Amino acid sequence: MYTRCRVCAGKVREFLDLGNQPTANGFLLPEEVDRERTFRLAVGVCDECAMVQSIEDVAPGVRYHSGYAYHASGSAGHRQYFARQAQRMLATELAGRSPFIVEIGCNDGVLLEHVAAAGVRHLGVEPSTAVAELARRKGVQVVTEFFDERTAAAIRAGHGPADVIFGANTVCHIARIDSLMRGVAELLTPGGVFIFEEPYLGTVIEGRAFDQIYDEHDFYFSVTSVHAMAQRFGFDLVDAEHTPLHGGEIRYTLARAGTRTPRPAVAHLLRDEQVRRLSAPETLDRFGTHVRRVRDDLVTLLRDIRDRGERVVGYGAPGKCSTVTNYCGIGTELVPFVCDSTPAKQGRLVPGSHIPVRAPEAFADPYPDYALLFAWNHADEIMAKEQRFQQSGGRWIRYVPEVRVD
Ligand code: DWN
Ligand code: SAH
Ligand code: ZN
Repeated sequence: MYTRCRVCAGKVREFLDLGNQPTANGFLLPEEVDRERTFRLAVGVCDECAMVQSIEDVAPGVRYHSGYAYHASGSAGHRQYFARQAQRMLATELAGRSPFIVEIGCNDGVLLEHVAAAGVRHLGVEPSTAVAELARRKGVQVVTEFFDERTAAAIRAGHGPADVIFGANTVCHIARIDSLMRGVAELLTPGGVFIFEEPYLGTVIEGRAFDQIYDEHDFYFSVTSVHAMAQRFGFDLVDAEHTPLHGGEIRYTLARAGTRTPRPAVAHLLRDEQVRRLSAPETLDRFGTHVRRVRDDLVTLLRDIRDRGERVVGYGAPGKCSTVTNYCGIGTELVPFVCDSTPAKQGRLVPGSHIPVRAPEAFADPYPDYALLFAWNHADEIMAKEQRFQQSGGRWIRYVPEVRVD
Protein backbone atom coordinates (compact mmCIF):
# COMPACT_ATOMS: atom_id res chain seq x y z
CA MET A 1 0.00 0.00 0.00
CA TYR A 2 1.28 3.47 -0.91
CA THR A 3 1.18 6.18 1.68
CA ARG A 4 4.13 8.04 0.16
CA CYS A 5 3.87 10.05 -3.06
CA ARG A 6 5.51 8.31 -6.02
CA VAL A 7 6.71 11.69 -7.30
CA CYS A 8 7.94 13.60 -4.24
CA ALA A 9 7.67 11.15 -1.29
CA GLY A 10 5.16 13.48 0.42
CA LYS A 11 2.21 12.11 2.39
CA VAL A 12 -0.69 10.75 0.34
CA ARG A 13 -4.17 11.20 1.85
CA GLU A 14 -6.75 8.66 0.61
CA PHE A 15 -10.10 10.17 -0.43
CA LEU A 16 -11.98 7.43 -2.29
CA ASP A 17 -12.15 3.64 -2.02
CA LEU A 18 -13.90 1.80 -4.88
CA GLY A 19 -13.49 -1.64 -3.31
CA ASN A 20 -11.63 -4.71 -4.49
CA GLN A 21 -11.36 -4.76 -8.27
CA PRO A 22 -9.61 -6.82 -10.96
CA THR A 23 -7.36 -5.33 -13.66
CA ALA A 24 -9.73 -3.42 -15.92
CA ASN A 25 -8.48 -4.85 -19.22
CA GLY A 26 -8.16 -8.41 -17.93
CA PHE A 27 -11.05 -9.74 -20.08
CA LEU A 28 -11.42 -13.42 -19.18
CA LEU A 29 -12.34 -16.63 -20.89
CA PRO A 30 -15.10 -18.39 -18.89
CA GLU A 31 -12.62 -21.10 -17.79
CA GLU A 32 -10.24 -18.45 -16.38
CA VAL A 33 -12.67 -17.07 -13.80
CA ASP A 34 -11.18 -19.03 -10.89
CA ARG A 35 -7.76 -17.52 -11.50
CA GLU A 36 -8.87 -13.90 -11.40
CA ARG A 37 -7.07 -11.67 -8.90
CA THR A 38 -8.35 -8.49 -7.32
CA PHE A 39 -6.68 -5.43 -5.81
CA ARG A 40 -7.97 -2.63 -3.63
CA LEU A 41 -8.89 0.29 -5.86
CA ALA A 42 -8.42 3.51 -3.90
CA VAL A 43 -7.05 6.95 -4.70
CA GLY A 44 -5.39 9.66 -2.66
CA VAL A 45 -3.81 13.08 -3.03
CA CYS A 46 -0.28 14.15 -2.08
CA ASP A 47 -0.16 16.90 0.56
CA GLU A 48 3.05 18.29 -0.94
CA CYS A 49 2.72 18.25 -4.74
CA ALA A 50 -1.08 17.71 -5.20
CA MET A 51 -0.52 14.60 -7.35
CA VAL A 52 -3.62 12.40 -7.24
CA GLN A 53 -2.59 8.75 -7.43
CA SER A 54 -3.69 5.22 -6.74
CA ILE A 55 -2.90 3.83 -3.31
CA GLU A 56 -2.15 0.27 -4.29
CA ASP A 57 0.28 -0.90 -6.95
CA VAL A 58 -0.52 -3.58 -9.52
CA ALA A 59 2.64 -4.99 -11.11
CA PRO A 60 2.99 -3.77 -14.73
CA GLY A 61 3.42 -7.33 -16.04
CA VAL A 62 -0.03 -8.25 -14.66
CA ARG A 63 -1.64 -5.42 -16.64
CA TYR A 64 0.33 -5.28 -19.89
CA HIS A 65 1.08 -8.54 -21.68
CA SER A 66 0.25 -10.46 -24.83
CA GLY A 67 -3.47 -10.49 -23.92
CA TYR A 68 -3.81 -6.73 -23.34
CA ALA A 69 -7.20 -6.08 -24.90
CA TYR A 70 -7.30 -2.36 -25.72
CA HIS A 71 -6.85 -1.48 -29.39
CA ALA A 72 -6.36 2.25 -29.81
CA SER A 73 -7.51 2.18 -33.45
CA GLY A 74 -10.93 0.82 -32.45
CA SER A 75 -12.69 4.16 -32.82
CA ALA A 76 -12.91 6.30 -35.96
CA GLY A 77 -12.74 9.40 -33.77
CA HIS A 78 -9.47 8.28 -32.18
CA ARG A 79 -7.95 7.33 -35.55
CA GLN A 80 -8.71 10.78 -36.94
CA TYR A 81 -7.48 12.51 -33.80
CA PHE A 82 -4.09 10.74 -33.74
CA ALA A 83 -3.62 11.22 -37.49
CA ARG A 84 -3.99 14.98 -36.88
CA GLN A 85 -1.60 14.89 -33.90
CA ALA A 86 1.01 13.10 -36.03
CA GLN A 87 0.66 15.64 -38.85
CA ARG A 88 0.96 18.47 -36.38
CA MET A 89 4.22 17.13 -34.92
CA LEU A 90 5.58 16.38 -38.40
CA ALA A 91 4.96 20.02 -39.33
CA THR A 92 6.56 21.45 -36.17
CA GLU A 93 8.88 19.59 -33.78
CA LEU A 94 9.72 16.94 -36.40
CA ALA A 95 10.33 19.32 -39.30
CA GLY A 96 14.14 19.53 -38.89
CA ARG A 97 16.90 17.40 -40.44
CA SER A 98 16.57 13.67 -39.75
CA PRO A 99 14.25 14.04 -36.76
CA PHE A 100 13.60 11.15 -34.36
CA ILE A 101 10.47 10.50 -32.26
CA VAL A 102 10.02 7.88 -29.54
CA GLU A 103 6.47 6.99 -28.50
CA ILE A 104 5.89 5.43 -25.09
CA GLY A 105 2.91 3.05 -25.35
CA CYS A 106 2.34 3.15 -29.12
CA ASN A 107 -0.23 0.34 -28.83
CA ASP A 108 -1.43 -0.69 -32.32
CA GLY A 109 0.39 2.19 -34.04
CA VAL A 110 -2.56 4.56 -34.24
CA LEU A 111 -0.19 7.58 -34.19
CA LEU A 112 3.15 6.23 -35.41
CA GLU A 113 1.71 4.71 -38.59
CA HIS A 114 1.47 8.26 -39.94
CA VAL A 115 5.04 9.05 -38.91
CA ALA A 116 6.23 5.83 -40.56
CA ALA A 117 4.26 6.69 -43.72
CA ALA A 118 6.05 10.07 -43.82
CA GLY A 119 9.40 8.24 -43.71
CA VAL A 120 10.42 9.87 -40.42
CA ARG A 121 12.68 8.06 -37.93
CA HIS A 122 10.64 6.71 -35.05
CA LEU A 123 10.47 4.02 -32.40
CA GLY A 124 7.47 2.75 -30.46
CA VAL A 125 8.03 1.29 -26.99
CA GLU A 126 5.18 -1.13 -26.31
CA PRO A 127 5.30 -4.04 -23.85
CA SER A 128 1.96 -5.61 -24.87
CA THR A 129 3.14 -7.93 -27.62
CA ALA A 130 -0.12 -8.52 -29.53
CA VAL A 131 -0.88 -4.81 -30.03
CA ALA A 132 2.82 -4.17 -30.81
CA GLU A 133 2.53 -6.75 -33.58
CA LEU A 134 -0.46 -4.90 -35.06
CA ALA A 135 1.69 -1.75 -35.15
CA ARG A 136 4.53 -3.60 -36.90
CA ARG A 137 2.11 -4.75 -39.59
CA LYS A 138 1.48 -1.06 -40.32
CA GLY A 139 5.20 -0.50 -40.91
CA VAL A 140 5.94 0.88 -37.43
CA GLN A 141 9.27 0.13 -35.70
CA VAL A 142 8.53 -1.20 -32.20
CA VAL A 143 10.50 -2.58 -29.27
CA THR A 144 8.45 -4.73 -26.91
CA GLU A 145 9.76 -3.25 -23.65
CA PHE A 146 8.54 -1.22 -20.71
CA PHE A 147 9.87 2.31 -21.01
CA ASP A 148 12.07 3.28 -18.05
CA GLU A 149 15.53 4.77 -17.51
CA ARG A 150 17.19 1.53 -18.59
CA THR A 151 15.31 1.23 -21.90
CA ALA A 152 15.78 4.96 -22.49
CA ALA A 153 19.55 4.56 -22.20
CA ALA A 154 19.50 1.57 -24.54
CA ILE A 155 17.47 3.51 -27.14
CA ARG A 156 19.87 6.44 -26.95
CA ALA A 157 22.83 4.12 -27.39
CA GLY A 158 21.25 2.39 -30.39
CA HIS A 159 19.46 5.25 -32.17
CA GLY A 160 20.75 8.53 -30.73
CA PRO A 161 18.73 11.14 -28.80
CA ALA A 162 15.07 11.87 -29.54
CA ASP A 163 13.73 15.27 -30.65
CA VAL A 164 10.29 14.31 -29.39
CA ILE A 165 9.24 11.80 -26.75
CA PHE A 166 5.49 11.33 -26.97
CA GLY A 167 2.96 9.44 -24.89
CA ALA A 168 -0.84 9.33 -24.96
CA ASN A 169 -2.78 7.70 -22.17
CA THR A 170 0.39 5.94 -21.08
CA VAL A 171 2.48 8.22 -18.87
CA CYS A 172 -0.20 8.09 -16.16
CA HIS A 173 -0.02 4.27 -16.45
CA ILE A 174 3.59 4.07 -15.25
CA ALA A 175 3.87 3.89 -11.46
CA ARG A 176 7.67 4.27 -11.49
CA ILE A 177 7.31 7.74 -12.90
CA ASP A 178 10.65 8.77 -11.35
CA SER A 179 12.39 6.21 -13.57
CA LEU A 180 10.36 7.39 -16.57
CA MET A 181 11.32 11.04 -15.99
CA ARG A 182 15.01 10.18 -15.62
CA GLY A 183 14.71 8.14 -18.83
CA VAL A 184 13.23 11.12 -20.65
CA ALA A 185 16.03 13.34 -19.33
CA GLU A 186 18.55 10.80 -20.64
CA LEU A 187 16.98 10.32 -24.07
CA LEU A 188 15.83 13.79 -25.14
CA THR A 189 18.00 16.10 -27.29
CA PRO A 190 19.01 19.35 -25.52
CA GLY A 191 16.25 21.28 -27.33
CA GLY A 192 13.72 18.45 -27.51
CA VAL A 193 10.22 18.16 -26.05
CA PHE A 194 8.38 15.57 -24.01
CA ILE A 195 4.70 15.72 -25.02
CA PHE A 196 2.06 13.66 -23.28
CA GLU A 197 -1.72 13.74 -23.15
CA GLU A 198 -3.53 12.03 -20.33
CA PRO A 199 -6.88 11.93 -18.53
CA TYR A 200 -7.46 15.20 -16.68
CA LEU A 201 -8.17 15.30 -12.96
CA GLY A 202 -10.72 18.05 -13.69
CA THR A 203 -12.71 15.66 -15.91
CA VAL A 204 -12.64 12.94 -13.26
CA ILE A 205 -13.51 15.19 -10.30
CA GLU A 206 -15.61 18.04 -11.75
CA GLY A 207 -16.87 16.03 -14.73
CA ARG A 208 -17.68 13.16 -12.35
CA ALA A 209 -15.94 10.57 -14.56
CA PHE A 210 -15.31 8.24 -11.64
CA ASP A 211 -15.06 5.23 -13.96
CA GLN A 212 -11.72 6.59 -15.21
CA ILE A 213 -10.38 5.32 -11.91
CA TYR A 214 -9.00 1.81 -12.40
CA ASP A 215 -5.80 -0.12 -11.84
CA GLU A 216 -4.09 1.06 -15.04
CA HIS A 217 -4.31 4.69 -14.04
CA ASP A 218 -1.62 5.22 -11.43
CA PHE A 219 -1.92 9.03 -11.70
CA TYR A 220 -4.69 11.54 -12.36
CA PHE A 221 -2.73 14.55 -13.58
CA SER A 222 -3.55 18.21 -13.17
CA VAL A 223 -1.59 21.17 -14.52
CA THR A 224 -0.58 21.88 -10.91
CA SER A 225 0.83 18.41 -10.24
CA VAL A 226 2.55 18.07 -13.64
CA HIS A 227 4.11 21.53 -13.24
CA ALA A 228 5.60 20.46 -9.88
CA MET A 229 6.76 17.11 -11.27
CA ALA A 230 8.45 18.77 -14.26
CA GLN A 231 10.48 21.05 -12.01
CA ARG A 232 11.55 18.24 -9.72
CA PHE A 233 13.12 16.41 -12.69
CA GLY A 234 14.79 19.43 -14.34
CA PHE A 235 12.08 20.38 -16.84
CA ASP A 236 9.72 23.31 -17.41
CA LEU A 237 6.08 22.82 -18.29
CA VAL A 238 6.03 25.03 -21.40
CA ASP A 239 2.54 24.32 -22.74
CA ALA A 240 -0.74 22.76 -21.61
CA GLU A 241 -3.89 22.48 -23.71
CA HIS A 242 -7.25 20.83 -23.35
CA THR A 243 -7.88 17.94 -25.76
CA PRO A 244 -11.12 16.02 -26.32
CA LEU A 245 -10.41 12.26 -25.97
CA HIS A 246 -11.73 10.18 -23.06
CA GLY A 247 -14.12 12.91 -21.94
CA GLY A 248 -11.44 15.62 -21.73
CA GLU A 249 -7.69 15.39 -21.28
CA ILE A 250 -4.71 17.74 -21.16
CA ARG A 251 -1.74 17.68 -23.48
CA TYR A 252 1.41 18.72 -21.62
CA THR A 253 4.67 19.85 -23.25
CA LEU A 254 7.86 19.70 -21.17
CA ALA A 255 11.27 21.06 -22.21
CA ARG A 256 14.57 21.11 -20.36
CA ALA A 257 14.60 23.90 -17.77
CA GLY A 258 15.35 27.30 -19.27
CA THR A 259 15.27 26.23 -22.93
CA ARG A 260 11.82 27.54 -23.93
CA THR A 261 9.48 30.32 -22.83
CA PRO A 262 6.32 28.82 -21.33
CA ARG A 263 3.14 29.74 -23.19
CA PRO A 264 0.69 31.94 -21.24
CA ALA A 265 -1.79 29.04 -21.11
CA VAL A 266 0.34 27.37 -18.42
CA ALA A 267 0.04 30.23 -15.94
CA HIS A 268 -3.68 30.67 -16.77
CA LEU A 269 -4.47 27.01 -16.17
CA LEU A 270 -2.42 26.92 -12.95
CA ARG A 271 -4.30 29.93 -11.61
CA ASP A 272 -7.61 28.53 -12.70
CA GLU A 273 -7.04 25.21 -10.91
CA GLN A 274 -6.17 27.12 -7.75
CA VAL A 275 -9.31 29.28 -7.96
CA ARG A 276 -11.47 26.17 -8.53
CA ARG A 277 -9.69 24.43 -5.63
CA LEU A 278 -9.41 21.35 -7.86
CA SER A 279 -7.27 19.25 -5.52
CA ALA A 280 -8.49 20.69 -2.21
CA PRO A 281 -9.72 18.18 0.42
CA GLU A 282 -13.30 19.51 0.38
CA THR A 283 -13.49 19.15 -3.45
CA LEU A 284 -12.21 15.58 -3.35
CA ASP A 285 -14.50 14.60 -0.48
CA ARG A 286 -17.53 16.11 -2.28
CA PHE A 287 -16.61 13.95 -5.27
CA GLY A 288 -16.79 10.83 -3.09
CA THR A 289 -20.30 11.75 -1.94
CA HIS A 290 -21.38 12.24 -5.55
CA VAL A 291 -19.92 8.90 -6.67
CA ARG A 292 -21.89 7.05 -3.99
CA ARG A 293 -25.09 8.83 -5.12
CA VAL A 294 -24.53 7.88 -8.77
CA ARG A 295 -24.03 4.26 -7.72
CA ASP A 296 -27.34 4.26 -5.83
CA ASP A 297 -29.21 6.01 -8.66
CA LEU A 298 -27.85 3.68 -11.33
CA VAL A 299 -28.57 0.48 -9.40
CA THR A 300 -32.10 1.69 -8.56
CA LEU A 301 -32.77 2.49 -12.22
CA LEU A 302 -31.47 -0.88 -13.46
CA ARG A 303 -33.49 -2.78 -10.84
CA ASP A 304 -36.65 -0.88 -11.77
CA ILE A 305 -36.14 -1.73 -15.43
CA ARG A 306 -35.56 -5.39 -14.62
CA ASP A 307 -38.62 -5.49 -12.34
CA ARG A 308 -40.74 -4.09 -15.18
CA GLY A 309 -39.54 -6.99 -17.33
CA GLU A 310 -37.64 -4.75 -19.76
CA ARG A 311 -34.20 -5.50 -21.25
CA VAL A 312 -30.90 -3.63 -20.87
CA VAL A 313 -27.75 -4.30 -22.89
CA GLY A 314 -24.38 -2.67 -22.23
CA TYR A 315 -22.79 -0.73 -25.09
CA GLY A 316 -18.99 -0.80 -25.24
CA ALA A 317 -16.72 -2.65 -22.84
CA PRO A 318 -14.04 -0.05 -22.09
CA GLY A 319 -11.75 -0.42 -19.08
CA LYS A 320 -14.15 1.99 -17.39
CA CYS A 321 -16.89 -0.65 -17.56
CA SER A 322 -14.98 -2.80 -15.07
CA THR A 323 -14.91 0.01 -12.49
CA VAL A 324 -18.58 0.88 -12.73
CA THR A 325 -19.94 -2.67 -12.80
CA ASN A 326 -17.72 -3.88 -9.94
CA TYR A 327 -18.18 -0.81 -7.78
CA CYS A 328 -21.96 -0.83 -8.25
CA GLY A 329 -22.30 -4.61 -8.06
CA ILE A 330 -23.85 -4.83 -11.53
CA GLY A 331 -23.79 -8.38 -12.93
CA THR A 332 -25.65 -10.40 -15.53
CA GLU A 333 -28.92 -10.23 -13.57
CA LEU A 334 -29.09 -6.50 -14.41
CA VAL A 335 -27.06 -6.38 -17.66
CA PRO A 336 -27.06 -9.81 -19.39
CA PHE A 337 -24.35 -8.87 -21.92
CA VAL A 338 -22.39 -5.99 -23.43
CA CYS A 339 -21.54 -5.37 -27.10
CA ASP A 340 -18.08 -4.30 -28.12
CA SER A 341 -16.42 -3.98 -31.51
CA THR A 342 -12.99 -5.22 -30.31
CA PRO A 343 -12.43 -8.83 -31.45
CA ALA A 344 -9.99 -9.43 -28.55
CA LYS A 345 -12.80 -8.75 -26.03
CA GLN A 346 -15.61 -10.71 -27.74
CA GLY A 347 -16.40 -14.14 -26.32
CA ARG A 348 -14.80 -13.10 -23.04
CA LEU A 349 -16.15 -11.75 -19.76
CA VAL A 350 -15.86 -8.26 -18.30
CA PRO A 351 -13.32 -8.49 -15.46
CA GLY A 352 -14.88 -8.99 -12.02
CA SER A 353 -18.54 -8.61 -12.97
CA HIS A 354 -18.20 -11.41 -15.57
CA ILE A 355 -20.74 -9.93 -17.98
CA PRO A 356 -20.25 -11.61 -21.39
CA VAL A 357 -18.94 -9.48 -24.26
CA ARG A 358 -20.53 -10.02 -27.66
CA ALA A 359 -20.02 -8.57 -31.13
CA PRO A 360 -22.00 -5.39 -32.00
CA GLU A 361 -24.38 -7.43 -34.21
CA ALA A 362 -25.95 -8.90 -31.04
CA PHE A 363 -27.23 -5.43 -30.14
CA ALA A 364 -29.95 -5.39 -32.80
CA ASP A 365 -30.96 -9.02 -32.34
CA PRO A 366 -33.50 -7.82 -31.22
CA TYR A 367 -32.87 -4.31 -29.85
CA PRO A 368 -33.15 -4.05 -26.06
CA ASP A 369 -35.38 -1.43 -24.40
CA TYR A 370 -32.32 0.34 -22.92
CA ALA A 371 -28.63 0.54 -23.74
CA LEU A 372 -26.26 1.31 -20.89
CA LEU A 373 -23.55 3.38 -22.55
CA PHE A 374 -20.30 2.30 -20.90
CA ALA A 375 -18.33 3.91 -23.75
CA TRP A 376 -19.92 7.30 -22.93
CA ASN A 377 -16.85 9.15 -24.20
CA HIS A 378 -17.67 7.87 -27.71
CA ALA A 379 -21.36 8.88 -27.46
CA ASP A 380 -21.44 10.93 -30.68
CA GLU A 381 -19.79 8.22 -32.79
CA ILE A 382 -21.91 5.42 -31.31
CA MET A 383 -25.25 7.22 -31.40
CA ALA A 384 -24.68 8.25 -35.01
CA LYS A 385 -24.01 4.60 -35.88
CA GLU A 386 -26.97 3.28 -33.87
CA GLN A 387 -29.70 5.72 -34.92
CA ARG A 388 -32.12 2.89 -35.65
CA PHE A 389 -32.04 1.85 -32.00
CA GLN A 390 -33.48 5.16 -30.84
CA GLN A 391 -35.85 5.36 -33.80
CA SER A 392 -37.25 1.99 -32.76
CA GLY A 393 -37.97 3.35 -29.27
CA GLY A 394 -34.74 2.35 -27.52
CA ARG A 395 -33.28 4.64 -24.87
CA TRP A 396 -29.71 5.38 -23.83
CA ILE A 397 -28.65 5.34 -20.18
CA ARG A 398 -25.63 7.38 -19.08
CA TYR A 399 -24.15 7.80 -15.61
CA VAL A 400 -21.49 10.47 -16.20
CA PRO A 401 -21.78 13.17 -14.89
CA GLU A 402 -24.98 11.75 -13.42
CA VAL A 403 -27.61 9.15 -14.23
CA ARG A 404 -29.63 10.22 -17.24
CA VAL A 405 -31.95 8.45 -19.70
CA ASP A 406 -32.31 9.87 -23.25
O1 DWN B 1 -6.08 4.90 -20.91
C1 DWN B 1 -6.47 4.00 -21.60
C2 DWN B 1 -7.12 4.30 -22.88
C3 DWN B 1 -6.19 4.76 -23.92
O2 DWN B 1 -7.76 3.21 -23.43
C4 DWN B 1 -6.30 2.60 -21.23
N1 DWN B 1 -6.06 2.51 -19.82
C5 DWN B 1 -7.45 1.73 -21.61
C6 DWN B 1 -8.37 2.34 -22.61
O3 DWN B 1 -9.44 2.98 -21.97
P1 DWN B 1 -10.94 2.58 -22.30
O4 DWN B 1 -11.01 1.11 -22.37
O5 DWN B 1 -11.81 3.29 -21.34
O6 DWN B 1 -11.05 3.21 -23.77
P2 DWN B 1 -12.25 3.60 -24.69
O7 DWN B 1 -11.69 4.22 -25.93
O8 DWN B 1 -13.25 4.43 -24.00
O9 DWN B 1 -12.92 2.21 -25.09
C7 DWN B 1 -14.06 2.19 -25.86
C8 DWN B 1 -14.56 0.77 -26.03
O10 DWN B 1 -15.79 0.81 -26.73
C9 DWN B 1 -13.60 -0.11 -26.82
O11 DWN B 1 -13.60 -1.41 -26.27
C10 DWN B 1 -14.22 -0.13 -28.21
C11 DWN B 1 -15.69 0.01 -27.91
N2 DWN B 1 -16.44 0.68 -29.00
C12 DWN B 1 -17.47 -0.02 -29.60
O12 DWN B 1 -17.77 -1.17 -29.25
N3 DWN B 1 -18.15 0.59 -30.63
C13 DWN B 1 -16.11 1.92 -29.36
C14 DWN B 1 -16.77 2.55 -30.38
C15 DWN B 1 -16.43 3.94 -30.82
C16 DWN B 1 -17.84 1.84 -31.04
O13 DWN B 1 -18.48 2.36 -31.98
N1 SAH C 1 -1.40 5.55 -26.96
C1 SAH C 1 -2.62 4.81 -27.17
C2 SAH C 1 -2.71 3.57 -26.26
C3 SAH C 1 -2.84 3.83 -24.81
S1 SAH C 1 -3.15 2.34 -23.87
C4 SAH C 1 -3.82 5.69 -26.98
O1 SAH C 1 -3.69 6.81 -26.52
O2 SAH C 1 -4.91 5.26 -27.31
C5 SAH C 1 -1.71 2.29 -22.87
C6 SAH C 1 -0.57 1.55 -23.54
O3 SAH C 1 0.61 1.74 -22.77
C7 SAH C 1 -0.79 0.04 -23.61
O4 SAH C 1 -0.69 -0.38 -24.93
C8 SAH C 1 0.30 -0.53 -22.70
O5 SAH C 1 0.78 -1.79 -23.12
C9 SAH C 1 1.36 0.56 -22.77
N2 SAH C 1 2.30 0.64 -21.63
C10 SAH C 1 2.08 0.39 -20.33
N3 SAH C 1 3.20 0.59 -19.59
C11 SAH C 1 4.16 0.98 -20.45
C12 SAH C 1 5.54 1.32 -20.30
N4 SAH C 1 6.16 1.31 -19.12
N5 SAH C 1 6.23 1.67 -21.41
C13 SAH C 1 5.63 1.69 -22.61
N6 SAH C 1 4.33 1.38 -22.82
C14 SAH C 1 3.60 1.03 -21.74
ZN1 ZN D 1 3.90 14.45 -4.05
